[in-house]
Amino acid sequence: MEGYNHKDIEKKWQDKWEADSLYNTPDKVDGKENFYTLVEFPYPSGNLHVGHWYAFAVPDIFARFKRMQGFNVMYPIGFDSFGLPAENAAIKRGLDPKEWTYSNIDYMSGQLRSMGNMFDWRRKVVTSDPEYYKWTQWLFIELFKKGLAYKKKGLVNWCPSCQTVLANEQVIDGACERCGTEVTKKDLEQWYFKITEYAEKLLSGLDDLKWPEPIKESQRNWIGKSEGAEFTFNLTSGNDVTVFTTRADTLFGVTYVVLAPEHPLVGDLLSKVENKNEIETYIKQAQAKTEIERTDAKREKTGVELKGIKAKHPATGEEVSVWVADYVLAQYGTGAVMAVPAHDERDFAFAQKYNLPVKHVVAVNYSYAGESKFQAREGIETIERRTVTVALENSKGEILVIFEPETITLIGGGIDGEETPEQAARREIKEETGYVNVELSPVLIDNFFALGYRYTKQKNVRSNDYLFTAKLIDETKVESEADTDRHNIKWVSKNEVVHTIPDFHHHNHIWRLTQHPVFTDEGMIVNSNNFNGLNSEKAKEKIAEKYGAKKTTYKLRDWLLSRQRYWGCPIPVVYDPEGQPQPVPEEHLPWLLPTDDIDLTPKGTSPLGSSKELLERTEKIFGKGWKPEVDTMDTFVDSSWYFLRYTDPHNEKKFSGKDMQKNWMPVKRYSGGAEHTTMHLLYSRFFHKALFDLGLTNQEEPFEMRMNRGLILGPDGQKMSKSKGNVIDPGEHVERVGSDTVKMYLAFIGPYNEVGQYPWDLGGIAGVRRFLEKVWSFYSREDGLMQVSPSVEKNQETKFHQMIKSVTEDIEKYKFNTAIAIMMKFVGTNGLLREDKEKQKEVRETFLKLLAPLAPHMTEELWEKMGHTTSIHLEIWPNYEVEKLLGDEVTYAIQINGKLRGELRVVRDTEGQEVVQKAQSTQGIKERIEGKKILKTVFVKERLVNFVIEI
Ligand code: ANZ
Repeated sequence: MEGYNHKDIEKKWQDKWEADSLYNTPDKVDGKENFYTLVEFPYPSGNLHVGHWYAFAVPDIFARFKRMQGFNVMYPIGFDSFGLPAENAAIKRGLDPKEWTYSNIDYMSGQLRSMGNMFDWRRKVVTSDPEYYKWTQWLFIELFKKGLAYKKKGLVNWCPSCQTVLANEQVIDGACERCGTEVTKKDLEQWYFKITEYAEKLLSGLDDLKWPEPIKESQRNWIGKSEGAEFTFNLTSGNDVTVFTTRADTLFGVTYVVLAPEHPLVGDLLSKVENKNEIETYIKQAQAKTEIERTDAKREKTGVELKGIKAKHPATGEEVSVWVADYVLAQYGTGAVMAVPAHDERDFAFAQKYNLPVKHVVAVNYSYAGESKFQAREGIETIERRTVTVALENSKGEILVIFEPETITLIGGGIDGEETPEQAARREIKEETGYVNVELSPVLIDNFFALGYRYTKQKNVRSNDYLFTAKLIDETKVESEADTDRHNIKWVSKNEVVHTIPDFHHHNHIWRLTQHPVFTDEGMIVNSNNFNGLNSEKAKEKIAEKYGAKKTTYKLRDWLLSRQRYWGCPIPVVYDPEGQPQPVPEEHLPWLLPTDDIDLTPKGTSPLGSSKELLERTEKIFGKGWKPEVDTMDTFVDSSWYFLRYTDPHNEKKFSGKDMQKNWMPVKRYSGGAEHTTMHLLYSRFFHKALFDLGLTNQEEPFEMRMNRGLILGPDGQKMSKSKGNVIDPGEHVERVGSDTVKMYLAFIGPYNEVGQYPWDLGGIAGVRRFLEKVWSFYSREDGLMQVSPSVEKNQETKFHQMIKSVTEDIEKYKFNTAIAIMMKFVGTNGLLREDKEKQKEVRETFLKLLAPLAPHMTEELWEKMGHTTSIHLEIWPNYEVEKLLGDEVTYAIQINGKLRGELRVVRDTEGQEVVQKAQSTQGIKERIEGKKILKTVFVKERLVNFVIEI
């Protein structure tokens, strides 16, 4: 047999498969279950790159495998062909976007065919074809009629370089997803899909999906459900501000209210404040910042007070100040917050900066734990005690700690009788240190509870501590406990305090709180009138009920779909002479994209606005004074339903018949890029659910299983890019080593079921090629093996069945790499030659079938050479025999007095006696037991032999 000539073989089979329509997928086949496996369709950028190979050639393995398992498999392909690159090519190089797109589609189709995938090209969908976008428009109108597509004016993300608006999902770290330019805001009237109406369904639907947890988690985070409450604060100006909070339990801790700079009320209030200019300047500065900058926890908070206006606390009636600050976002909740600096870090940072009051309403609870001997003891009386603790600082910035025989503490003690906490604090300072001239802070926290056992009192004590800091004014001193032996005072630097006071001691925690008196955990409510003593959970409910209302908020925003670009699906809307939007009636669909008289130069307005034809068409159909919508749709609309079109690609009456969908939907496995998790993958779930509610789909969720794939890097481990000169041209490699090798190499590079980054490695590709050559050479030899012993033969058989099992399970899980590794190992150690000719035939045929999804061309050729006249891809996937999985040999552990001393491999079912004898004479055991008395021999079948000997 001649050598492995991939060029001739691959060409030959691609032509033959096509001629035989081998991969045409019927809608139904008698006796076969349908199986829909999908991969995100490509954008026709012009040339296939390695990423395309990784995306399409590797899941083809799975599709072929499922087909051999007896399913009627659909593995379709198409083009997501509207979008910016076509338009940019037109602007830069004067090309026609349509021509550019369609010649790319032609070219890429040819390249895709060279992969030899089992695509059914008859089902191809192209989103820029009028036959396709007619239905995108029709679906838009259905959603419009349902109130799910609507127009509103609002601040939108604007990319100054692409000259178009962007959806929130297309802004990555404050920059345009496509070109990286920093995104600004613009106030525009735009079309939206009401995806927020589906927030809850999109969230709960995730629970039953068999998707990998990280993908579900990022969708959950993106939807960002928050359960909380709204409260309304009346302003002295006569207006109201409603705030959203997740911590209704902290209502009594509110010390000021903040509005986002873009909050609509700010504009109204400008005429009523004393510092209009200051506020206007601030708003301008805030708008220039990105959301990331504004919410960065480390950035210094800024804001301005609305001078002359106060807000009335809904529960206490107390007046608090009102601020505008950019750490509050217009887009979230109500765009306004009630600030609780005692229990929220952002509010605390802001309050520190602008000297605003801090009021604690959630008590801090500290219980001594088991490791310390101070843990509260059961069955002993617990006494309550009011106490003070003071962190005293000297002029060098050091803190005073007290060394007692048992422990090390800050200054502190009980509050006596009628004393106020301040008086108690001053008295304790004096008694314990002798210092009399100190400047005492206000109470920092008035409800720090510590529960522990006190040796001095032989009781459990629950102290309610008041926390202070104090500064030494001078060194004047009176006689004090510090002069006794029991008490030693010492000044330590601030950094040292946490290491000096033992960390189990509650003063260690108090120290940290004095430096940063923010307590963000939930706990027992204090300083809150009737609600004192409730836990946070209960208080949230009661306080919301009494002063506000419960409210659930989502981070998800409505999907902004209009684009001021040309090469997209026209929004099928016209405006009547009153300016009201009206859907284009179905008989005028597709509402064609004008192709002749368009000025594409970016001006920040829609190019369709320059089309005379479009305006004339509108006037002709609807009458004088009617105007066309000139925005086009976000291309994510096109891709939100393409998978439904594949099930019924040529239907001229419907976007996709429900009966046809029934054949295929839901998609059994969907692979795509990880970057689409919160865009395409969420949008298409929304679409599908909305269509379900419109009675247009059969079930709510479109994708039963989703797998995200990773990236192939350049040989230098960097992301491939022209500027780095590390771009791999797959065509070159296909030419050199063949499509089968390239495909198998990509499958071998790492687990496809995990998102990873894999560098392209020439050594790796050579290894795969060598493997295929080796397989080829085995099939060109006829000779049987030398005579082998029955146990070797049995062993080969076991390995063979184990391989079938592993390859089957691994391909099912998208672990193509381990499937390939097992096959390589099998060929390397067991070969494909057998003594018995019949057996050899069986082994060879089965092996070829296992390899067929991975190397479809080569296996087809070898299959033919073995004398078969039908395609190997029509064969049934091999089964393994369970009985044969267990090897003929077993390994015994040999122990002496329970310690592992050796191993023994014997034929399974060897008699116990014989095993023991063999174990005894094994090297390493023999020497150890020679001359010793064996007291007992333990034998556990197929596991171990243990000799108990005298020592
Ligand atoms: C008072 C409060 C007290 C809050 C407290 C927190 C802790 P999540 O969990 O992400 O939903 N917030 C509300 N709207 C905001 C906006 N537009 N911009 C910035 N922050 C906003 O966050 C909800 C919390 O974030 C709300 O609860 C509010 O602060 C703040 F001890 O209200 B909270």
